[in-house]
Amino acid sequence: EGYVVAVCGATGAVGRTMLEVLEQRDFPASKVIALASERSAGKKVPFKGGELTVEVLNEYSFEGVDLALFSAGGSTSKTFAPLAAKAGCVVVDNSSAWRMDPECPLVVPEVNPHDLEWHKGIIANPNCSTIQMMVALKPIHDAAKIKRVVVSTYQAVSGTGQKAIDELAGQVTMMFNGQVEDIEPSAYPHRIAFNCLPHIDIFMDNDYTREEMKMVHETTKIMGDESIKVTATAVRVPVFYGHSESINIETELKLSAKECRALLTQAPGVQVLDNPAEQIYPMPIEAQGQDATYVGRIREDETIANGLNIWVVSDNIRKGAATNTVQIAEKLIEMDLVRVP
Ligand code: A2P
Ligand code: 11C
Repeated sequence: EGYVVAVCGATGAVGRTMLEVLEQRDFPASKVIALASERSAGKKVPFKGGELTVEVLNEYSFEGVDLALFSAGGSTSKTFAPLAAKAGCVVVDNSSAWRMDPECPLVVPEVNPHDLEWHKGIIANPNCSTIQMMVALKPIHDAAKIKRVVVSTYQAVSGTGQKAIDELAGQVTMMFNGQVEDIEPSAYPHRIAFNCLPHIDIFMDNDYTREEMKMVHETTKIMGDESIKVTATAVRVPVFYGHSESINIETELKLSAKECRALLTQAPGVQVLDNPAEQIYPMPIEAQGQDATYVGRIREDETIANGLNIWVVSDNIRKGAATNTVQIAEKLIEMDLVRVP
């Protein structure tokens, strides 16, 4: 009874959280297989009070597997996701490899679950900073039609992976030990401890970063609306878990702050934390380990007729990656779509 599930990249920051989320949500798995590179062969990863032995991902890994959750980097996904699909295994891929492929749905379950209907074996999980923005913006778009979005992000180092988590912790320790001169940045081009880097992923020809352009392109695909204009500035901050976003929204119809707050209070996946008088607003230290997208600081933009400002925080490894991937898998089951057409 249940599905055979493979987690590819099971030793990584996201993969380990996928195992945790599968366990916490009591995912209907008859068997879970942990896959990673040969570096990790034989390593153990915790699952359901016991351990799984990590196996090496190869072309034969997907025989008899119903669902594969990938988070092992873009090039691994490029190579192995099609092999998995060919073996009859449905892939939910957390890398950027397949997101803009017209054959692959790009899904946030609260926003566009219907796009799962046309999957051909590979479903893409959006970028973490896009996911939390979509959860917050969808109800606003439905109510007032979003014309333009200006977003600035404050992104945690866990978005880069385990090595950056270790690097921030290491740099902080070195600085407190008076070893600032000995710090050699490696995950980033500059020191991240007590710093902000307006640079996530590589720079493109237009001088935006790829992270910023992901937010632009993924938004229109997920919303199914080419008319929404997005412009982004993505910044890495010395936070371990939880991305924050300042989002300015221009809508076609007027939405008051009060109406927006009421709308978001009802929205799936959203938790409104917005009480300035009590100093209540979303923060990464409270989002860490949670699955909700937290929204607060809801204000009207007083410089335009129909505008809003909101502050959105979510755990980038949970809702931004592992949880959203598992939720997609749950939706596939619910919609009877765990099959490669
Ligand atoms: P490994 O630990 O064996 O290197 P993170 O994003 O935290 O750095 O994690 C990346 C994940 O992707 C790890 O589980 C890593 O496994 C896995 N991975 C990276 N390259 C490959 C590969 N070529 N084949 C399989 N898994 C890979
Ligand atoms: C970050 N958003 O926070 C990135 C990580 O496209 O899946 C995820 C990159 C991606 O660094």
